[in-house]
Amino acid sequence: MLKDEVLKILLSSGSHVSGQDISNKLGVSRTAVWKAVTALKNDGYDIESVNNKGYLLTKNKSILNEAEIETCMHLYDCKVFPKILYFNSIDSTNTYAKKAADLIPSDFLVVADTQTLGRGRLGRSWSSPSSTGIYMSLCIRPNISLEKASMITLITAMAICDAIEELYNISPLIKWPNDIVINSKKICGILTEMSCDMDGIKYIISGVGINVYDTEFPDDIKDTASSLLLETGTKTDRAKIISSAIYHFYEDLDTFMQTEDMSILKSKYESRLANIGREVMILDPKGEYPATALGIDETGALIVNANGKIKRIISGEVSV
Ligand code: BT5
Repeated sequence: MLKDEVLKILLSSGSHVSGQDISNKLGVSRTAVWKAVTALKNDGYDIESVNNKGYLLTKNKSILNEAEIETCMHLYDCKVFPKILYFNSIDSTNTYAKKAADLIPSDFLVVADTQTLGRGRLGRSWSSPSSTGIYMSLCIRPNISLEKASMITLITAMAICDAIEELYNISPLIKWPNDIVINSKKICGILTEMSCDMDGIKYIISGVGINVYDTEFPDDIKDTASSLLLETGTKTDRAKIISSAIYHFYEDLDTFMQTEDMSILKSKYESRLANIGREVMILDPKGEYPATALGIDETGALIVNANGKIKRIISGEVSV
């Protein structure tokens, strides 16, 4: 759409851009540029027009769309540039990504401003109000065996922490395996799903929900959830957080692929692990028992000390 192309030019320029420059660049008339600018203003963008200088866009932090994400992604030297599929509203970005994975052969990223049926693990739901959060699902196709897929959750968690640290100057922690917390409050959850056939993994979908600008939460989570805005007092572009997270994800995925396990990333992961040295509850079918988390091993399993016995815990067997 012409509107998106004009937006990309305005977003990537820090100063005024003349209507003539835009029309030359895009090979369209100045009237068409003017119409696109008017449409962007109607979308909520603040665009100043100055005679002899041109258009200047004042960044509106609350707007998220494909052009915003793509422009921001170009600022990062990403190893892989996934195709972006943006929706104002969707049932669940993970559900959509699963359907799209059979049609799109490359990596892709589904992003939505709101989800009507946001999903957590084990049939739980993910609160996904509009204009306040990031709801995204990255579809990748790494050539790894089935049992290694769960490590993608750990890599995703590290990438989200890296992005938050880079943009907010605060160090979030990971509650193994899939929660990210700041001041013990959950600000992000990860839902990793995959599909495989006789030849191995067809694709892995890493779904991420981040509370960015939320100032209130539904009753059932108001004591446990928080947002980046509430914890830091800072409002950062969602497109920037998304782009930074994708950049860091592919950096760490590259490292992971060297050994196809967590051996190189183990110490980095453990430096972000909230559970380390703390008590976790092991959900053994024969009966729950407490243990102290010691760290992870190269497979990404949580290593715990349960009454003097060292045990390996795999995902789904622990409550923290
Ligand atoms: C998760 O599950 O934490 C994974 C959440 C993944 C959400 C993303 S959004 C994009 C993509 N598309 C989807 O449909 N899903 C993914 P789990 O560990 O099961 O935690 C779920 C629990 O977290 C709920 O039962 C609530 O207690 C709590 N919760 C729900 N919404 C929350 C929110 N926005 N912030 C903090 N906690 C929340």
